[in-house]
Amino acid sequence: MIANNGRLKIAIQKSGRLTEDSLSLLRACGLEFEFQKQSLYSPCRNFDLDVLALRDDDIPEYVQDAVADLGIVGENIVREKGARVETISVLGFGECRLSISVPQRSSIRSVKQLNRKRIATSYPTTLKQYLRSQGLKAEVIELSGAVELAPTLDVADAICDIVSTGTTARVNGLRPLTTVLTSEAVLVANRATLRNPKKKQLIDRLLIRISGSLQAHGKRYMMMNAPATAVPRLKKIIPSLKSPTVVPLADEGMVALHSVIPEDVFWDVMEKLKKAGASDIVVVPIEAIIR
Ligand code: PRT
Ligand code: ZN
Repeated sequence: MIANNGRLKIAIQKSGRLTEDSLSLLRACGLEFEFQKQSLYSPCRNFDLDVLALRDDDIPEYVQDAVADLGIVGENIVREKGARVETISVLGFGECRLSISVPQRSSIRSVKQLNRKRIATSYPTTLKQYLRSQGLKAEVIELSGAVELAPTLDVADAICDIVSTGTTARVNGLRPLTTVLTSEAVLVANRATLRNPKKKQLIDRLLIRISGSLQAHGKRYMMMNAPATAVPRLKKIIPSLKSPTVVPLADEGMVALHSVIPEDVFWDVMEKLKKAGASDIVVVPIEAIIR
């Protein structure tokens, strides 16, 4: 039993696809803790928070039942478990979709043709909801793993499974038919915790840090020197979020320009800036952007 000591408890996936990104996010928020897969529980040294390592499937229910106050988990799992929790942030990683696929040679070409067919899945609840919404009756065959093999084994006519790159489906000779759900990792909270003033205050502090770190994601800070006369030209090149900061330098007629830029356009932009008169261009990573 974990003591209810007023500290926040956040559940993350113990070992799997969301683990690394969940840890990176918490560390980007400045939280210091040792994370060991073997131990259920890692106390944070510099924030009133403890990190719990759990199976992803257990996280929604544990948050609902206040075993943890917060959880980082895929929307697909929250939805499947029907957990009564509050989603307080989407986190921009763990993107995937729950899709129905059929064998390449299948005569099934449309969703309507799934009527009276057998569909294998580890997401029976979500699939049944989808079928109902489409007015379809199909036999849902629940499997806990290796769902993609079901048509080959003639256990099912179609499958409903998580897809991200599509490689697994292709390798298994499957063709996508339709998407049931798109998903990414989310931060969920226990509803009673959100009404607890002390814990809510901690959550709000954490949310500011999370949003600051998400805002900084994929962005760089760029500084350069240029003749003041070049500024109008340079401004046109920089796809900055706001107008760049322009600071006069000791050298008469020279200025420093600072701006945030998306990292994927950096090399392109840098070449253009140089041609337009910029020099001493420095690009640095951004830890967080707090608005
Ligand atoms: O042990 P535990 O129960 O905690 O982990 P798990 O094995 O159940 O989950 P895990 O680590 O595989 O996935 C955790 C979460 O990551 C999922 O709930 C999704 O929210 C998200 N996610 C993102 C994915 C994928 N991408 C993904 N590609 N989850 C699973 N897959 C599997 C999919 O089931 C299929 O077998 O990867 C295969 C397809 O991948 P592609 O790239 O070939 O299409
Ligand atoms: Zn799981």
